Amino acid sequence: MLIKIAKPSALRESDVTPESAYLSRRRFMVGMAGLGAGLALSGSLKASADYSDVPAGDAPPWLQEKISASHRRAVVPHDPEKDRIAPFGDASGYNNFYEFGTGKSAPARRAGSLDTEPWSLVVDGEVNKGGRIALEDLVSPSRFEERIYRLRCVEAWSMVIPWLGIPLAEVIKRAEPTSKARYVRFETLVDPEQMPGQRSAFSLIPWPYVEGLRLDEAMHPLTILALGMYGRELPNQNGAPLRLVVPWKYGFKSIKSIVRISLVEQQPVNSWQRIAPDEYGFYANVNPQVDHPRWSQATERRLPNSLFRPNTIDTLMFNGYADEVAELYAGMDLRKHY
Ligand SMILES: Nc1nc2c(c(=O)[nH]1)N[C@H]1C(S)=C(S)[C@@H](COP(=O)(O)O)O[C@H]1N2
Ligand SMILES: [Mo]
Repeated sequence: MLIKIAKPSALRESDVTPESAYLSRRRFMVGMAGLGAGLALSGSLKASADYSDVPAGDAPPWLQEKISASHRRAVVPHDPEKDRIAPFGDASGYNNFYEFGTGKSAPARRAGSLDTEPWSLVVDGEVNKGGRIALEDLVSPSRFEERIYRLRCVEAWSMVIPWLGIPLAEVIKRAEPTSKARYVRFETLVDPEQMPGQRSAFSLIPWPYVEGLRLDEAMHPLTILALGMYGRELPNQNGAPLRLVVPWKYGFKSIKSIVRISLVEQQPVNSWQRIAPDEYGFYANVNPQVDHPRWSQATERRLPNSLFRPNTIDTLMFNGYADEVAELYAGMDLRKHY
């Protein structure tokens, strides 16, 4: 299905592609139902990134097959200089995943042994078709897509990561939400034997880690469930076997290692909101004008960086996805709904 998008975004594929590859390649745009302003979706995984130095994963055959059949298309970040894809080592070595400890390198050191195969989830709440479902069956009707997104942590660092996954909207539609469903609530696995951070007496978080989205945010075409990155399956420290990715919100919304997706009537209380409601809200939209009470959100440290090349860049409203998502919040006071 080749559909021309009405208003091509200012973000061009050539911005992140070596010119030779860009010129020699067939280009195509892919339209998506329900897409308002121009979302630039365009072709070729190969041209946008080279994954030859990424360590091969160990995906089960069904997942390997889905990955190989992925749409080679990407949401192209907009700045040719700054929005370079982070090296795999940074994306898989500098993480937040408190189930494995609070240090940035703890997840990479400790998550390796998490058993993700087989994996199943519960889809429940305000749905006609709920129940426990094997991960393979949850995703099998959907085609995997590559999405290159900025990830902006509330701690003011960021990376550009190429995810592989499926639109969350497709999973929600298949569950047939009832007319009462207004929000989606997500839960991470609780397994203290495998997750040392859940055994810690000093842990801040009441487990499970919980996140939530308004139904229209969950149905937005930019919102995906990721099962892979860099052309392979997710490393455990990045939330294997599946995690949420909501690119216009602070990273803490993108909950990892999901075991439950519930359609609900009431706005869920997410983990960070529960811990520190003055500092973290439900919406958590990236917003350079609304500072964290303890630090500015006007700029961010784009990884990889170093002491000598701090790589500080301006933070963009909605993390640079305003054309796509601003209309979701029309009329809302974003200082109040932080
Ligand atoms: N279950 C769970 N999900 C989580 C977290 C966590 O601690 N536990 N950390 C969040 C935060 S703060 C960020 S910035 C992102 C980091 O994703 P990455 O490690 O893949 O870059 O995961 C989010 N998802
Ligand atoms: Mo974060």
